[in-house]
Amino acid sequence: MEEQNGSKINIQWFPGHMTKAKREMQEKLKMVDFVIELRDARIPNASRNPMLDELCKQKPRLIILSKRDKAQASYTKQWIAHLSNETTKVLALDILKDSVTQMVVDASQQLMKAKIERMIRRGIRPRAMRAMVVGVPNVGKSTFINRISKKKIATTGDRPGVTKALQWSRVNKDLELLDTPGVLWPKFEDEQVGLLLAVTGAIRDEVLPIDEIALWAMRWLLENHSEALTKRYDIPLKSDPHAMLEAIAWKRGFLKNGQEVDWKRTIETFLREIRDDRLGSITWEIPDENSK
Ligand SMILES: Nc1nc2c(ncn2[C@@H]2O[C@H](COP(=O)(O)OP(=O)(O)OP(=O)(O)O)[C@@H](O)[C@H]2O)c(=O)[nH]1
Ligand SMILES: [Mg+2]
Repeated sequence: MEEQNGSKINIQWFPGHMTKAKREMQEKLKMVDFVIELRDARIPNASRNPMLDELCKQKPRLIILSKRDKAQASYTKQWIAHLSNETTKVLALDILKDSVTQMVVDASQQLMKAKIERMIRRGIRPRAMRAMVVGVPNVGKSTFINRISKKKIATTGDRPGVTKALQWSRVNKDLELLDTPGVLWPKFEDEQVGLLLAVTGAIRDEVLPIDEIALWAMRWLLENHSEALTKRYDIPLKSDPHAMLEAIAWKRGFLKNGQEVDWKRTIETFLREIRDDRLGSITWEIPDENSK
């Protein structure tokens, strides 16, 4: 395995279906009252899409920090306080287990309270609220829509790029949601944003330099969560990330001909275990003033 010292890791993924999705989202935006933006609770800053921010900036927003079960609760709490304001409400959810419908219908009603009251004052019978569900690939948009609608309308899968077209679904008489394909943006200004999206599974491995991603992730874990590495892999810690991956390969027997490290298998397994939180719940970003 080649190690690239200090050079930039080049990550970019903006396929044609995302360009098309962006255009369609722009068209549909005038039909919706607010936007539900899903961000990954492990990376609430890196999973914020600046292109969608720009597109949706006129609309009230409900931010859902998804996969809260994979993040550290104390940091999630800090993120909720950090991101909330008058026009933005924030909820953290384990979409697979929490009472999603109740929590989201309540939050949506609070967010739309003034508008609903205005309609009632003018004698207009309030119609169902409509929201567009947006977010980076694999963050849980379709799973969220299925859970909240209590129907399996949208196709889901643990890989980025599952949803390819926009689709409406009705939650109840008060709420209708529009599922959208996960979109990224044409250029990551900050290298770390691309790396974090890659580590957590928002970018297809086929377009990634996965050995560099794995080395970067190992280096970060050595600095920030060495206890999780010891616990999971039961090997002596080494400061060199390459040597750590090698030690894991020997420990697990990921070898070719019994004597040479099988790098592909080692790296794929390591990344899969991070994504499946086999090293425990880990938040990869903490809030600061640059991350709104
Ligand atoms: N642990 C955990 N897994 C979740 C949560 N929400 C979604 N998932 C999983 O995340 C994976 C991706 O879910 P999808 O709903 O297909 O994601 P998406 O945002 O629609 O993805 P694209 O359509 O590719 O943009 C699935 O394997 C879900 O089961 C959550 O809160 N916790
Ligand atoms: Mg989807």
